Amino acid sequence: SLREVTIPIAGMTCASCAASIERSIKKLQGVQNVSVNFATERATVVYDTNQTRISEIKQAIKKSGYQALEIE
Ligand code: 9UX
Repeated sequence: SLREVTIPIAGMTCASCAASIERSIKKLQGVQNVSVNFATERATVVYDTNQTRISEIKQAIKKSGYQALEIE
């Protein structure tokens, strides 16, 4: 089923950082929509829980060079 999650991100310095993270998350299987907001320092992701998991989304953020923080 589809789930929406909001993940806080640290380390973004400009809006292009956000665009770069969006591209990396979009590549994951089962991701339906992703929006990374530079101003609020958050990624909002809609994904199919049968195809990916939050840990993989966080890994994509880390591999892009940013920190995925704990979901509040
Ligand atoms: Mo902007 Mo982010 O020039 O790594 S893309 S700082």
